[in-house]
Amino acid sequence: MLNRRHFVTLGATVLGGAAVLPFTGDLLPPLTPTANGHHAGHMGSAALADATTVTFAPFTQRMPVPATLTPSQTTADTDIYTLPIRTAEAELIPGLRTPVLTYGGQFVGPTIRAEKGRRTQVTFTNELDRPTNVHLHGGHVSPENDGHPMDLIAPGQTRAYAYPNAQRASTLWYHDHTHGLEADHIYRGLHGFYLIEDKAERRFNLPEGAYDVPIMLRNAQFDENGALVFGHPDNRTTTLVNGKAQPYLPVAARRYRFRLLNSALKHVYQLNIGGVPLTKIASDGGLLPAPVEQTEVVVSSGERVEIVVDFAPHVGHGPLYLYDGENPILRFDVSPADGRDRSGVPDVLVPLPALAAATVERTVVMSMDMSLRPPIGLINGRPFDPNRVDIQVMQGATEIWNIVNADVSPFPFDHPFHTHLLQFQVLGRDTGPSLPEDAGLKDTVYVPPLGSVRIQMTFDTPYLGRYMYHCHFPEHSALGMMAQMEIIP
Ligand SMILES: [Cu+2]
Repeated sequence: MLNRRHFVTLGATVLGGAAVLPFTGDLLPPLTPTANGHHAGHMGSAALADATTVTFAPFTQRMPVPATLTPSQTTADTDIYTLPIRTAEAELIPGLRTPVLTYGGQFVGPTIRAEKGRRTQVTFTNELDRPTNVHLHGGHVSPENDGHPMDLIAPGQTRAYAYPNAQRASTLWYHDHTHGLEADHIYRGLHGFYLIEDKAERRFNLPEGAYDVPIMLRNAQFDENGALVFGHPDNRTTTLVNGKAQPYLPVAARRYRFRLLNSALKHVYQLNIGGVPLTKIASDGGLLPAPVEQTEVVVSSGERVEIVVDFAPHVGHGPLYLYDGENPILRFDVSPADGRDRSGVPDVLVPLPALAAATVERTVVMSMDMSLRPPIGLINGRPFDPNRVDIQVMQGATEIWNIVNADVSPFPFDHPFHTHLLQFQVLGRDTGPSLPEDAGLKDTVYVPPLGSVRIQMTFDTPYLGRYMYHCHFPEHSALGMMAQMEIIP
């Protein structure tokens, strides 16, 4: 169980205390002299002042693949890692050094690869001058290991998180969840991949090894010196692909598995390769029941989608591009394959769990109160209060939640909804059946202005205690669009 006294004390010390809840964006301290730490201009629809940006030659940097972290120790059932959280400089824009926050000195943190059934322990040391914590997004973990937004690692302190990896093979990610600071911290680089793999998935003969490539997509605004600007989301016009602005990736004429993650604070990617078939194989919670051929995949903040792309037909025809809508964000340079491609995509992947009969229905309403400065994010009319349990859920229960976005003109915000602890299935939308991006097991789902989404989940968990559910535009959760559920016996 969460040590409440511990986290309330920490909160009072480092974040100003419960008396000033909800924490608001203007508590975000500037990290660099050029950083704009305040939020007041964020929420308006026309605030494009200070649209300063950097110019650079696109497609001149090679897209890196984040290094896989090596365990510092391995026991019979656990892989043990250590990872400092520290400042660094990274070359995000060609030729410029950008001050960033990192896991282990890398702007896209090292990838942690876990094997289903083996435990992972990661000991983080906070070398920053500010509190931080770590949330494993999509992880089925106990409350004390979930990175509750008030359960923080103080500067100079060390904290070990334990992850059981008892869930399906899937593409997860780890990121900061410090209440009020999560948007700033993620924006400056506290994000990395966490992959759970298993034997069943390996038997499918999907592209693997060098041909299984995690790709983190996000955007940012830079000043002319390459420093990150934390300003209006609409000014984040530079797309970073694995931490490089508009890079290129040499590929062989064969199949690749791309694990795409949207870690942008606020963006919906509409990804396509100019009509090239994209075989969608997985979403947030792992493999789909069957592959789906699409020419575009849509991925909102926090979501993951996995695709298999066959470059074999495209050798010798010049480069291909990965586009966000019509904007090229990654160039593929296709060279002949050396050796036969023995990978494939089977017709059947992993069935979804059967939907149990739901015994509880709830409505979760997300909205923003724009009458206040700064605005306040609300769930069911209330901003986040760490001392309040918003709902109690019976361990083992199956529930249907109707997720409603109540935001209307002139502030028609969209909100991606995210629950901690487990994945859900999307039953449908107010507009009709589910969208292609709703398929499979999800932990994050996009809800457009005035839209609603019905989801179902079974709280099949050994853990009791408090978990968050919130908007996954971190600037909205920082402003209070977050609530907590308590799992009870
Ligand atoms: Cu939101």
